[in-house]
Amino acid sequence: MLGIMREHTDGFVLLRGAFPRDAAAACRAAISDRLRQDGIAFDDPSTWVERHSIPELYGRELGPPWSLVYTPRLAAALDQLLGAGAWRDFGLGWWFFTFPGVSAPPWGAAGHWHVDGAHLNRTPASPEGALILIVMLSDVAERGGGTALAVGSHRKAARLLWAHGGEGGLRGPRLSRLALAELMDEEGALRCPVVETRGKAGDVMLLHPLLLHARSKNLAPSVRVMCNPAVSLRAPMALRPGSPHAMSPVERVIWQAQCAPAAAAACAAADDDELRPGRKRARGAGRGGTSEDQSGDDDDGEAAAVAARMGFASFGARRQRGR
Ligand SMILES: O=C(O)CCC(=O)C(=O)O
Repeated sequence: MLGIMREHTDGFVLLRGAFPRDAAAACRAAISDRLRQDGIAFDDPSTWVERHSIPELYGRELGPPWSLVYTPRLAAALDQLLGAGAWRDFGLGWWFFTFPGVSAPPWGAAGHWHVDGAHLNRTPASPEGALILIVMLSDVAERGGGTALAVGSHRKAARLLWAHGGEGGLRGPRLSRLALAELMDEEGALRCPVVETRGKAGDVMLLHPLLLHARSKNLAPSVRVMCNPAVSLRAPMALRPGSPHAMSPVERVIWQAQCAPAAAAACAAADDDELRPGRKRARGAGRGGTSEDQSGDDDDGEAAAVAARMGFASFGARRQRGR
């Protein structure tokens, strides 16, 4: 149950080959033209800075190259994690670039650890920013500035959101501060493992919306080009099992986090029941809602084939404690 299980435990999954490499190259060329207005050229190291960002959104309605990123494969992954047809269309926005030769080793987080949504007053059921995408427009090599991910931090943030954001909501920065107060040791190191996003141009890393993440140092020889859109739901999250539809993997993590420790077993049992292979989802049926681990933990052949088609691949990055 790879896509779903990793969403439960780690909070992220890598979708390899979400869109074609040549589409990524064409987007890079268009973005390179745009960056010249800011005095930055991908092929001129004298213009490079540690980081640069632009907030523009490029939607599918603009046609190629942007529309080439919106593949059925990417849509199927969003269907699997959020529920088929449950999400709103989104633009390719929040572009972040990191450049080589500017940061000093050792590798580590360079930006602050945060949950996205500084502008949102988030409650557990908020439909906004329900999935965060790291859309790789360049290859992202080891130590190449891939976004650093705090493994499993989404479950801690979800518990805090129930505790402090149930009524009035919480903004991203406050939620991040609360989570970091629990996740960081006295020396400012994260107690949870950290992995760096790595992949090829055309891959998309899908993050649970409550996962803490941070910009990292680019110590590799090439420019890292990515955009970081958030995908919203059409309706608030349905945070209870069963009707009106089976909970999506993103919803399930948030729902589970409201359980007090004593009730956690009951929560997990209900959750297992919902995840039982073969159970039909009113929403997401036929799109891999019960995909299985390709590593062979479960021998349900049909579901394994769904996972293979989806291409949810285990992310084999080395883990380390991170600052
Ligand atoms: O640049 C990155 O890898 C992450 C950037 C990010 O998450 C942010 O600035 O909000």
